[in-house]
Amino acid sequence: MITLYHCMSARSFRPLWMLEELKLPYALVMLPFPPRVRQRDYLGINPLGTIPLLIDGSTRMTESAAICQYLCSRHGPSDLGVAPDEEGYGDYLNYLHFGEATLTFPQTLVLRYARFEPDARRQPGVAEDYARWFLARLRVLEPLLASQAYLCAGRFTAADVSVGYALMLAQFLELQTQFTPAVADYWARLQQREGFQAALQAQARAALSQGVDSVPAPDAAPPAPRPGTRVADAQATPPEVLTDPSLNGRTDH
Ligand SMILES: N[C@@H](CCC(=O)N[C@@H](CS)C(=O)NCC(=O)O)C(=O)O
Repeated sequence: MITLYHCMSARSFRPLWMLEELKLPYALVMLPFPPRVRQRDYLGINPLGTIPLLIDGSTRMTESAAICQYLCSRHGPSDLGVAPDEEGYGDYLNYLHFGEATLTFPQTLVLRYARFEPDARRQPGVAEDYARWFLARLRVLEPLLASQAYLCAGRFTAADVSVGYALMLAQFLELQTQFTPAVADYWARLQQREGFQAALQAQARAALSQGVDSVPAPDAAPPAPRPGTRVADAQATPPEVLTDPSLNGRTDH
């Protein structure tokens, strides 16, 4: 049985959406956000502290776009994947990674500096710059989506799940009002999919039955700094993590 560790509407929504599209059986473990702070024992399962974590037999994966690719190749064949000998294969891989590396990354800086940091460490200028950067990157999709319904291969694929989550996050950041027309239509189309709606319902149901807060991760309030933490150091991250050079004190969405 596949197990997915997930926080409400965080990047782990990508694999959840894929699992629903593929209609695979899975167990969904809900965690409060950020688990590294609010569910410390999770670090024993995933030392990174991040979600998603997908466990499938002896396979353990922590990258949302890679998990999407894995699910449709390992548990396929499925039209959600694009085979190496198909015309759209290069586009497929490119958009699969574009969704995370190019479209989600700048938004994590908006989240951090506009929402997750305590007031004294917020940086509205940084948040604004990265919101603009995200929207500029997103604009490259406009001509493509003005002439086709999905990103590649003439059908809905895992690449649309990857980019679709970046659009979902943008909506949490209230950036969707600045989507260009074809991108806005595409986002509306993605949300109508049965698999997308099923994933929304699955996370709501699981949060309720597991007693986990159903506030979406992008809207989660930063945890209060521990007593004794200097204001300048007070991030949504415990002090010991701030001093761990491998983590560099970062709490990302
Ligand atoms: N590149 C990874 C990023 C994983 C990641 O940073 N996830 C965020 C949630 S969207 C997280 O767990 N943040 C909590 C933290 O950094 O403590 C992916 O695509 O899955």
